[in-house]
Amino acid sequence: MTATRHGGWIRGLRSRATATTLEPVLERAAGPKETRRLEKELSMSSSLSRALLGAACVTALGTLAGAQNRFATSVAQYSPGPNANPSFVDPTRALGGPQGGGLAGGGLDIVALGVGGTLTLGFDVTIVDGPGADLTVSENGFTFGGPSSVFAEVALVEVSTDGVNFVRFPTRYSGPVGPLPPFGSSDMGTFGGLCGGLPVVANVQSGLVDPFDPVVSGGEALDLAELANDPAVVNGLVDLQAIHFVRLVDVPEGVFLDSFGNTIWDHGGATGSADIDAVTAIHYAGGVSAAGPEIDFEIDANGFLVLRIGDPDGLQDLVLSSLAVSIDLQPSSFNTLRQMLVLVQRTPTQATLATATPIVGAGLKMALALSVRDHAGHVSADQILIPD
Ligand SMILES: [Ca+2]
Ligand SMILES: [Ca+2]
Ligand SMILES: [Ca+2]
Repeated sequence: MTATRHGGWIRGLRSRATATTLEPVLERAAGPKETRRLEKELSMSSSLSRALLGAACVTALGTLAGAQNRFATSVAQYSPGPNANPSFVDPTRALGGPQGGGLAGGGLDIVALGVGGTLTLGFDVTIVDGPGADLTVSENGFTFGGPSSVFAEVALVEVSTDGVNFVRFPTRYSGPVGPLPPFGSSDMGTFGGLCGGLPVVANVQSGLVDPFDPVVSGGEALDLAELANDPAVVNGLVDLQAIHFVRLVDVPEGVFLDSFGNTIWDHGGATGSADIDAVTAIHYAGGVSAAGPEIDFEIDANGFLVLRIGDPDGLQDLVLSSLAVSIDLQPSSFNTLRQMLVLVQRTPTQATLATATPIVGAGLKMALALSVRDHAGHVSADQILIPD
Protein backbone atom coordinates (compact mmCIF):
# COMPACT_ATOMS: atom_id res chain seq x y z
CA MET A 1 0.00 0.00 0.00
CA THR A 2 2.83 2.37 0.75
CA ALA A 3 5.65 0.47 -0.86
CA THR A 4 6.22 2.58 -3.93
CA ARG A 5 8.22 5.27 -2.16
CA HIS A 6 10.59 2.79 -0.55
CA GLY A 7 13.25 0.21 -1.10
CA GLY A 8 12.58 -3.26 -2.35
CA TRP A 9 12.80 -4.73 1.12
CA ILE A 10 9.42 -3.43 2.19
CA ARG A 11 7.82 -4.87 -0.94
CA GLY A 12 9.43 -8.16 0.06
CA LEU A 13 8.05 -7.84 3.55
CA ARG A 14 4.58 -7.05 2.31
CA SER A 15 4.42 -9.77 -0.31
CA ARG A 16 5.76 -12.29 2.12
CA ALA A 17 3.36 -11.08 4.74
CA THR A 18 0.32 -11.34 2.55
CA ALA A 19 1.30 -14.59 0.85
CA THR A 20 1.62 -16.61 4.01
CA THR A 21 -1.04 -17.88 6.33
CA LEU A 22 -1.04 -18.17 10.08
CA GLU A 23 -0.28 -21.89 9.97
CA PRO A 24 3.48 -21.48 10.39
CA VAL A 25 2.78 -19.21 13.36
CA LEU A 26 0.53 -21.79 14.93
CA GLU A 27 3.03 -24.53 14.22
CA ARG A 28 5.81 -22.48 15.78
CA ALA A 29 3.68 -21.76 18.83
CA ALA A 30 2.85 -25.42 19.36
CA GLY A 31 6.17 -26.74 18.03
CA PRO A 32 6.32 -28.84 14.85
CA LYS A 33 6.67 -32.05 16.83
CA GLU A 34 3.64 -31.28 18.92
CA THR A 35 1.69 -30.24 15.83
CA ARG A 36 2.55 -33.50 14.08
CA ARG A 37 1.62 -35.47 17.18
CA LEU A 38 -1.70 -33.67 17.45
CA GLU A 39 -2.38 -34.22 13.75
CA LYS A 40 -1.59 -37.88 14.15
CA GLU A 41 -3.83 -38.21 17.15
CA LEU A 42 -6.62 -36.29 15.49
CA SER A 43 -6.41 -38.54 12.45
CA MET A 44 -7.07 -41.61 14.56
CA SER A 45 -10.76 -42.30 14.48
CA SER A 46 -11.28 -44.38 17.59
CA SER A 47 -13.17 -42.82 20.46
CA LEU A 48 -10.34 -44.02 22.69
CA SER A 49 -7.83 -41.72 20.99
CA ARG A 50 -10.24 -38.80 21.27
CA ALA A 51 -10.72 -39.55 24.95
CA LEU A 52 -6.95 -39.69 25.45
CA LEU A 53 -6.50 -36.38 23.66
CA GLY A 54 -9.21 -34.84 25.85
CA ALA A 55 -7.48 -36.11 28.95
CA ALA A 56 -4.19 -34.66 27.73
CA CYS A 57 -5.82 -31.24 27.22
CA VAL A 58 -7.32 -31.32 30.71
CA THR A 59 -3.93 -32.21 32.15
CA ALA A 60 -2.31 -29.33 30.28
CA LEU A 61 -4.91 -26.88 31.61
CA GLY A 62 -4.39 -28.22 35.12
CA THR A 63 -0.67 -27.56 34.79
CA LEU A 64 -1.37 -24.03 33.63
CA ALA A 65 -3.72 -23.43 36.55
CA GLY A 66 -1.00 -24.49 38.97
CA ALA A 67 1.52 -22.05 37.48
CA GLN A 68 1.71 -18.40 38.43
CA ASN A 69 -1.22 -16.48 37.00
CA ARG A 70 0.25 -13.89 34.66
CA PHE A 71 -3.10 -12.42 33.67
CA ALA A 72 -5.20 -9.83 35.49
CA THR A 73 -6.83 -11.40 38.54
CA SER A 74 -8.88 -8.59 40.06
CA VAL A 75 -10.97 -5.58 39.05
CA ALA A 76 -9.83 -2.62 41.13
CA GLN A 77 -12.18 -0.13 39.48
CA TYR A 78 -14.64 0.03 36.58
CA SER A 79 -16.38 3.25 35.57
CA PRO A 80 -18.12 2.66 32.26
CA GLY A 81 -18.78 5.70 30.16
CA PRO A 82 -21.92 6.34 28.10
CA ASN A 83 -23.06 3.85 25.46
CA ALA A 84 -21.31 0.80 26.91
CA ASN A 85 -23.15 -2.15 25.36
CA PRO A 86 -25.22 -3.67 28.25
CA SER A 87 -24.18 -7.14 27.07
CA PHE A 88 -20.54 -6.26 27.78
CA VAL A 89 -20.43 -4.49 31.13
CA ASP A 90 -19.09 -7.36 33.26
CA PRO A 91 -15.54 -6.21 34.09
CA THR A 92 -14.46 -9.73 35.13
CA ARG A 93 -14.40 -10.48 31.39
CA ALA A 94 -11.04 -8.70 31.40
CA LEU A 95 -9.60 -11.20 33.88
CA GLY A 96 -7.73 -14.29 32.77
CA GLY A 97 -5.98 -14.82 29.46
CA PRO A 98 -6.88 -13.34 26.10
CA GLN A 99 -9.66 -14.99 24.14
CA GLY A 100 -8.89 -13.42 20.82
CA GLY A 101 -11.05 -14.01 17.77
CA GLY A 102 -8.05 -14.25 15.44
CA LEU A 103 -6.86 -11.71 12.91
CA ALA A 104 -10.25 -11.12 11.33
CA GLY A 105 -12.60 -11.65 14.26
CA GLY A 106 -13.14 -9.50 17.33
CA GLY A 107 -13.11 -11.46 20.59
CA LEU A 108 -16.28 -11.44 22.69
CA ASP A 109 -14.92 -12.22 26.16
CA ILE A 110 -14.62 -8.50 26.72
CA VAL A 111 -15.78 -5.58 28.81
CA ALA A 112 -16.77 -2.34 27.09
CA LEU A 113 -15.25 0.81 28.54
CA GLY A 114 -18.03 3.05 27.26
CA VAL A 115 -17.11 6.45 25.87
CA GLY A 116 -14.38 7.86 28.11
CA GLY A 117 -14.80 4.99 30.59
CA THR A 118 -12.02 3.50 32.68
CA LEU A 119 -11.06 0.07 33.98
CA THR A 120 -8.30 -0.70 36.47
CA LEU A 121 -7.04 -4.27 36.81
CA GLY A 122 -4.92 -5.89 39.52
CA PHE A 123 -2.56 -8.87 39.34
CA ASP A 124 -1.29 -11.70 41.54
CA VAL A 125 2.15 -11.22 40.00
CA THR A 126 4.20 -8.03 40.20
CA ILE A 127 4.86 -6.73 36.68
CA VAL A 128 8.47 -5.60 36.21
CA ASP A 129 10.58 -3.88 33.55
CA GLY A 130 12.59 -6.71 31.98
CA PRO A 131 14.34 -6.79 28.60
CA GLY A 132 11.93 -5.67 25.86
CA ALA A 133 8.14 -5.78 26.12
CA ASP A 134 6.74 -6.29 29.63
CA LEU A 135 2.98 -6.48 29.29
CA THR A 136 0.38 -7.00 26.59
CA VAL A 137 -3.02 -5.36 26.44
CA SER A 138 -5.62 -7.20 24.38
CA GLU A 139 -8.58 -5.23 23.08
CA ASN A 140 -10.65 -6.80 20.31
CA GLY A 141 -9.61 -5.13 17.09
CA PHE A 142 -9.89 -7.10 13.88
CA THR A 143 -8.72 -6.76 10.32
CA PHE A 144 -11.17 -5.03 8.05
CA GLY A 145 -10.71 -3.97 4.46
CA GLY A 146 -7.32 -5.70 4.10
CA PRO A 147 -4.85 -7.91 5.99
CA SER A 148 -3.00 -4.92 7.48
CA SER A 149 -5.98 -2.72 8.29
CA VAL A 150 -7.82 -2.81 11.59
CA PHE A 151 -11.18 -1.63 12.80
CA ALA A 152 -9.89 0.12 15.90
CA GLU A 153 -11.43 1.54 19.06
CA VAL A 154 -8.55 2.62 21.22
CA ALA A 155 -7.72 3.26 24.85
CA LEU A 156 -4.82 4.81 26.73
CA VAL A 157 -2.74 2.48 28.90
CA GLU A 158 -1.52 3.51 32.34
CA VAL A 159 0.36 1.64 35.06
CA SER A 160 0.67 2.12 38.79
CA THR A 161 2.49 0.75 41.79
CA ASP A 162 0.10 1.93 44.50
CA GLY A 163 -3.20 2.18 42.63
CA VAL A 164 -3.27 5.96 43.16
CA ASN A 165 -0.43 7.36 41.08
CA PHE A 166 -0.54 6.30 37.43
CA VAL A 167 1.79 6.97 34.50
CA ARG A 168 0.54 6.84 30.93
CA PHE A 169 2.42 5.20 28.06
CA PRO A 170 3.52 7.74 25.46
CA THR A 171 1.30 7.64 22.38
CA ARG A 172 1.74 8.36 18.70
CA TYR A 173 -1.32 8.65 16.48
CA SER A 174 -0.38 8.62 12.81
CA GLY A 175 -3.76 8.46 11.11
CA PRO A 176 -5.59 11.25 9.32
CA VAL A 177 -7.35 14.12 11.02
CA GLY A 178 -10.83 12.77 11.83
CA PRO A 179 -13.58 12.06 12.37
CA LEU A 180 -12.73 8.70 10.81
CA PRO A 181 -15.42 6.59 9.13
CA PRO A 182 -17.14 4.61 11.92
CA PHE A 183 -17.04 1.41 9.89
CA GLY A 184 -13.63 2.02 8.37
CA SER A 185 -10.18 0.81 9.28
CA SER A 186 -6.63 2.04 9.83
CA ASP A 187 -3.26 0.46 9.08
CA MET A 188 -1.59 -1.45 11.88
CA GLY A 189 0.96 0.97 13.24
CA THR A 190 -1.48 3.87 13.42
CA PHE A 191 -2.03 3.75 17.18
CA GLY A 192 1.41 3.66 18.85
CA GLY A 193 1.31 3.26 22.64
CA LEU A 194 -2.46 2.78 22.70
CA CYS A 195 -4.40 -0.47 22.95
CA GLY A 196 -7.02 -1.45 20.41
CA GLY A 197 -5.05 -0.92 17.23
CA LEU A 198 -4.13 -4.57 16.66
CA PRO A 199 -6.09 -7.83 16.44
CA VAL A 200 -5.78 -10.44 19.18
CA VAL A 201 -4.66 -13.85 17.93
CA ALA A 202 -3.85 -15.63 21.20
CA ASN A 203 -6.75 -17.46 22.78
CA VAL A 204 -6.20 -19.43 25.98
CA GLN A 205 -9.24 -21.57 25.25
CA SER A 206 -7.67 -23.07 22.13
CA GLY A 207 -4.14 -22.72 23.50
CA LEU A 208 -2.62 -22.69 20.01
CA VAL A 209 -0.85 -19.34 20.16
CA ASP A 210 1.53 -18.23 22.93
CA PRO A 211 -0.08 -15.25 24.73
CA PHE A 212 3.35 -14.21 26.08
CA ASP A 213 5.04 -13.86 22.66
CA PRO A 214 4.24 -10.54 20.94
CA VAL A 215 5.42 -11.93 17.60
CA VAL A 216 2.35 -14.12 17.43
CA SER A 217 -0.04 -13.09 20.23
CA GLY A 218 -1.51 -9.90 18.84
CA GLY A 219 -2.58 -7.09 21.14
CA GLU A 220 -0.26 -4.25 22.09
CA ALA A 221 2.97 -5.32 23.81
CA LEU A 222 4.37 -2.41 25.80
CA ASP A 223 7.80 -1.77 27.32
CA LEU A 224 7.83 -0.18 30.78
CA ALA A 225 11.26 1.31 29.98
CA GLU A 226 9.43 3.87 27.83
CA LEU A 227 8.16 5.39 31.07
CA ALA A 228 11.59 5.77 32.69
CA ASN A 229 11.68 9.55 32.21
CA ASP A 230 8.13 10.21 33.37
CA PRO A 231 8.23 12.62 36.34
CA ALA A 232 6.15 10.24 38.49
CA VAL A 233 8.72 7.50 37.85
CA VAL A 234 11.71 9.79 38.36
CA ASN A 235 10.39 11.03 41.70
CA GLY A 236 9.53 7.51 42.86
CA LEU A 237 5.73 7.66 42.85
CA VAL A 238 5.66 4.80 40.34
CA ASP A 239 8.22 1.98 40.53
CA LEU A 240 8.70 0.27 37.17
CA GLN A 241 9.99 -2.80 39.01
CA ALA A 242 6.76 -3.06 41.01
CA ILE A 243 3.70 -2.53 38.84
CA HIS A 244 0.51 -3.83 40.45
CA PHE A 245 -2.20 -2.06 38.46
CA VAL A 246 -2.97 -1.38 34.81
CA ARG A 247 -5.64 1.18 33.90
CA LEU A 248 -7.29 1.50 30.49
CA VAL A 249 -8.87 4.83 29.57
CA ASP A 250 -11.16 4.94 26.57
CA VAL A 251 -10.30 7.65 24.05
CA PRO A 252 -13.46 9.57 23.12
CA GLU A 253 -13.61 10.79 19.57
CA GLY A 254 -11.19 13.65 19.02
CA VAL A 255 -10.71 14.48 22.71
CA PHE A 256 -7.19 13.39 23.64
CA LEU A 257 -3.89 14.52 22.18
CA ASP A 258 -1.05 12.05 21.64
CA SER A 259 2.45 12.67 22.99
CA PHE A 260 3.27 14.70 19.86
CA GLY A 261 0.25 16.99 20.12
CA ASN A 262 -1.88 15.25 17.47
CA THR A 263 -5.55 14.66 18.17
CA ILE A 264 -6.28 10.92 18.47
CA TRP A 265 -9.10 9.61 16.30
CA ASP A 266 -10.41 6.06 15.95
CA HIS A 267 -13.29 4.18 14.36
CA GLY A 268 -15.60 4.18 17.37
CA GLY A 269 -17.39 7.32 16.23
CA ALA A 270 -19.26 9.30 18.88
CA THR A 271 -20.70 6.25 20.63
CA GLY A 272 -18.21 3.37 20.25
CA SER A 273 -15.56 2.59 22.83
CA ALA A 274 -12.67 0.23 23.46
CA ASP A 275 -13.49 -3.31 24.63
CA ILE A 276 -10.94 -4.96 26.90
CA ASP A 277 -10.31 -8.70 26.69
CA ALA A 278 -7.19 -9.19 28.83
CA VAL A 279 -3.96 -7.78 30.19
CA THR A 280 -0.99 -10.14 30.28
CA ALA A 281 2.25 -9.88 32.25
CA ILE A 282 5.24 -10.84 30.10
CA HIS A 283 7.80 -9.92 32.77
CA TYR A 284 7.01 -10.46 36.45
CA ALA A 285 8.99 -10.48 39.67
CA GLY A 286 10.79 -13.79 39.99
CA GLY A 287 10.26 -14.57 36.32
CA VAL A 288 13.10 -12.59 34.73
CA SER A 289 16.55 -14.16 34.41
CA ALA A 290 19.56 -11.86 34.63
CA ALA A 291 21.19 -14.11 32.02
CA GLY A 292 18.36 -13.80 29.50
CA PRO A 293 18.57 -12.09 26.12
CA GLU A 294 17.35 -8.61 25.23
CA ILE A 295 15.39 -7.43 22.23
CA ASP A 296 14.57 -3.76 22.25
CA PHE A 297 13.01 -1.68 19.50
CA GLU A 298 12.97 2.09 19.77
CA ILE A 299 12.22 5.02 17.51
CA ASP A 300 14.83 7.54 18.58
CA ALA A 301 14.45 11.31 18.86
CA ASN A 302 15.56 11.72 15.23
CA GLY A 303 12.98 9.24 13.95
CA PHE A 304 15.38 6.35 13.28
CA LEU A 305 14.34 2.82 14.11
CA VAL A 306 16.89 1.35 16.52
CA LEU A 307 17.12 -2.34 17.39
CA ARG A 308 19.27 -3.65 20.22
CA ILE A 309 19.91 -7.37 20.45
CA GLY A 310 21.95 -8.60 23.37
CA ASP A 311 22.71 -11.28 25.88
CA PRO A 312 24.71 -10.89 29.10
CA ASP A 313 26.39 -14.23 28.36
CA GLY A 314 27.61 -12.90 25.02
CA LEU A 315 25.94 -12.72 21.63
CA GLN A 316 27.00 -16.31 20.96
CA ASP A 317 24.46 -17.40 23.58
CA LEU A 318 21.63 -16.34 21.25
CA VAL A 319 20.02 -19.10 19.22
CA LEU A 320 19.98 -17.40 15.83
CA SER A 321 17.55 -19.92 14.38
CA SER A 322 15.06 -18.81 17.03
CA LEU A 323 14.91 -15.21 15.76
CA ALA A 324 11.25 -14.79 14.83
CA VAL A 325 9.76 -11.76 13.11
CA SER A 326 6.24 -10.69 12.32
CA ILE A 327 5.04 -7.76 10.26
CA ASP A 328 1.42 -6.84 10.90
CA LEU A 329 1.17 -10.16 12.78
CA GLN A 330 2.11 -12.16 9.68
CA PRO A 331 5.31 -14.23 9.84
CA SER A 332 8.34 -12.71 8.17
CA SER A 333 12.06 -13.48 8.46
CA PHE A 334 14.91 -11.90 10.37
CA ASN A 335 16.96 -11.63 7.19
CA THR A 336 14.24 -9.51 5.65
CA LEU A 337 14.20 -7.25 8.69
CA ARG A 338 18.00 -7.17 8.68
CA GLN A 339 17.96 -5.64 5.18
CA MET A 340 16.47 -2.43 6.51
CA LEU A 341 19.10 -2.02 9.24
CA VAL A 342 22.79 -1.22 9.43
CA LEU A 343 25.07 -2.29 12.26
CA VAL A 344 25.82 0.76 14.40
CA GLN A 345 27.73 -0.78 17.25
CA ARG A 346 28.74 -4.20 18.42
CA THR A 347 30.11 -5.26 21.76
CA PRO A 348 30.60 -8.84 22.96
CA THR A 349 27.17 -8.70 24.61
CA GLN A 350 25.11 -6.38 22.41
CA ALA A 351 24.54 -5.43 18.78
CA THR A 352 22.88 -2.14 17.94
CA LEU A 353 21.30 -1.81 14.52
CA ALA A 354 19.43 1.13 13.04
CA THR A 355 17.83 2.29 9.85
CA ALA A 356 20.14 4.36 7.64
CA THR A 357 17.49 7.06 7.32
CA PRO A 358 14.59 8.09 9.56
CA ILE A 359 11.75 5.59 9.54
CA VAL A 360 9.34 8.27 10.68
CA GLY A 361 8.05 9.93 7.55
CA ALA A 362 9.00 6.97 5.36
CA GLY A 363 5.40 5.86 4.95
CA LEU A 364 6.02 2.33 6.21
CA LYS A 365 3.23 2.22 8.77
CA MET A 366 3.23 -1.27 10.29
CA ALA A 367 3.38 -3.36 13.44
CA LEU A 368 6.79 -5.00 13.82
CA ALA A 369 7.73 -7.65 16.38
CA LEU A 370 10.84 -9.73 17.02
CA SER A 371 11.71 -12.43 19.53
CA VAL A 372 14.78 -14.53 20.31
CA ARG A 373 15.80 -17.13 22.86
CA ASP A 374 19.16 -18.05 24.29
CA HIS A 375 20.63 -21.51 24.79
CA ALA A 376 19.14 -21.73 28.28
CA GLY A 377 15.69 -21.12 26.81
CA HIS A 378 15.18 -17.57 28.10
CA VAL A 379 13.14 -15.44 25.69
CA SER A 380 12.96 -11.73 24.98
CA ALA A 381 10.65 -10.00 22.54
CA ASP A 382 9.59 -6.51 21.60
CA GLN A 383 6.99 -4.95 19.40
CA ILE A 384 6.95 -1.51 17.84
CA LEU A 385 4.37 0.33 15.83
CA ILE A 386 5.97 2.22 12.95
CA PRO A 387 4.07 5.38 12.01
CA ASP A 388 3.79 6.84 8.53
CA1 LIG B 1 10.96 -3.70 29.38
CA1 LIG C 1 -11.40 -11.74 28.32
CA1 LIG D 1 21.82 -15.87 28.08
